[in-house]
Amino acid sequence: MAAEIHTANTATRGRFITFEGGEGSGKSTQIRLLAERLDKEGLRVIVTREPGGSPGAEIIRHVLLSGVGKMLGADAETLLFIAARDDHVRHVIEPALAQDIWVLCDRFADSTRVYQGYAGKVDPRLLDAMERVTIGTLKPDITLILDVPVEVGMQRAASRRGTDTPDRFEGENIDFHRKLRDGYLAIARGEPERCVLIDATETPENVADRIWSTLMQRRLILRQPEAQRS
Ligand code: Z5A
Repeated sequence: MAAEIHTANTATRGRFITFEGGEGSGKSTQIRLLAERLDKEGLRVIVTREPGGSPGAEIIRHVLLSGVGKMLGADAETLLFIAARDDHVRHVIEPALAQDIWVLCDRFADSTRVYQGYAGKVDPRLLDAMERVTIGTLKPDITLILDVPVEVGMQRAASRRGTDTPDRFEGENIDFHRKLRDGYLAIARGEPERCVLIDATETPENVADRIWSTLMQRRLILRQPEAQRS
């Protein structure tokens, strides 16, 4: 998926919003709903994702999700995620923010912390060093961590997948997915100024409303979505 650009005139500063959460937590659904709402407000928005989001990073995504990265070992697999992020940040995220475009990103550095760190046991010092190299001082304005019980997320993902083969991470066992959830909860507790935990068990529309309210509380947006204004 190449980054998708919605355009409209605005003088508002671009914001960097990352969506995180375990499998099937509804990130892609919520990014789409938020992009639609921001678009209606006349804001310029890019929807992008990791791994991927730039042509080079999409090639690396294919390698990672096929499971080839896993065969190289945990540290080397992590380096592939970092290489993809480096390309994505330099070619998509930073140029968009420099043009005051809002960037909505499906997964970012917290995914590496959680999947490769908490659940995958890569040394946190190595993750710190890699983060410094790739993202430097770039920090999301807000990170929305969508939280659902592991069983709910896995069930949603399985229904969507149908008879397709699970990818590299979908194929991990339930203990791995529980560690992911614990990892996200720990990040949310540790960085409350950046991260907001969103209960994502309700309907997509209710979760979208909750996200909009959160952005209003954090003063990232200033009014109700167009659909709710009379
Ligand atoms: N990874 C990593 O290890 N390290 C890293 O640094 C990075 C990533 C950046 C990318 O997978 C994998 O890479 C990911 C982590 C790893 N592994 N996994 N698993 P991906 O991009 O292919 O997939 P994903 O990011 O995990 O997302 P997802 O599982 O595809 O789900 P989602 O985007 O969170 O959910 P969704 O597609 O919006 O919804 C899933 C289904 O649930 C779908 O049928 C929806 O219609 C339904 N849904 C959504 N919301 C609701 C609500 N509210 N109620 C009921 N049903 C809903």
